[in-house]
Amino acid sequence: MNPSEWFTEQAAGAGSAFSLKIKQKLHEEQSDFQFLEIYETETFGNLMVIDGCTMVSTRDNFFYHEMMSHPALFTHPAPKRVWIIGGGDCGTLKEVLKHDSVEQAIQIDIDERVTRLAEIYFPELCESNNDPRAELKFIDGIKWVKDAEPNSVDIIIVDSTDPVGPAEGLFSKAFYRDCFNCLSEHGMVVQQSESALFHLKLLGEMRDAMGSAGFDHLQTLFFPQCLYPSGWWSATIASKASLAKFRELDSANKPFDTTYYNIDIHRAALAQPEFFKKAFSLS
Ligand code: AG3
Repeated sequence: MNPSEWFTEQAAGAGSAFSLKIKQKLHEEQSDFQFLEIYETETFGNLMVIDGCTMVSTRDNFFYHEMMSHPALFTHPAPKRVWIIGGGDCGTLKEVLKHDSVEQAIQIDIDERVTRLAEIYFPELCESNNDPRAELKFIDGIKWVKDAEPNSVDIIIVDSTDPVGPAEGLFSKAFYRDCFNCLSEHGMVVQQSESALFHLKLLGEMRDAMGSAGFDHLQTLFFPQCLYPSGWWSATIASKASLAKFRELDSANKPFDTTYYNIDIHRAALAQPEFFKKAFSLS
């Protein structure tokens, strides 16, 4: 096997790696914020890598983008205003805009180059970018949330890279506090929360930070994502209001197509593994 034909991401500390066989490297650049690479793979379509970490592949991004969006949007009673912090590839934005209740979806990614590359190499993720409800901003999401007025948004989705480099501040209590302050009554934050198998400590710190920022209701959802370390990923919702129920009827009758999400997947994603319950004293 010629290693140069493979892209490999090693999971630091986990003694594990994930590789994809590549046909060719399509692009690389150092943006003002991070090192961006695009590969054409043998079997996963195109692959975007940021600072050595896999972000999106054509073939399997639907798991992540659907699970970052639909569970929260079908839990909030009436989500009208949604912000996506990060998410520059526009895949989360596309899923959010599938909801008719959404009147405004603002994507705030610090790095415009991610979106410009997604437009070229992942055009299917960018197909809703011209929706009149969509707005794309290329500024610092941490500052955007800090400066926002109270009651200016219903759901904040944090579609970030790992908590190193530009995304580090997105995992802090100060950031969650700023989110809490600008969210409406039933407001919620949804954040990608890494792998419960590989990054349990980080997940615990994140949940603690969310709780101490004022969010009384937390829910971690689990889903497969073979591109990311361990192949088993999570998103965590921190909410002002109870998360005990979601809008099951609306989920069951969703008027749009999805590839992974449906009402049964939603229910299943809420199930908490034994080790997870023990780690965080959940009932
Ligand atoms: N967000 C990145 C998830 C973290 C992946 N981590 C890793 N490969 N080590 C993905 C952006 C998709 N919109």
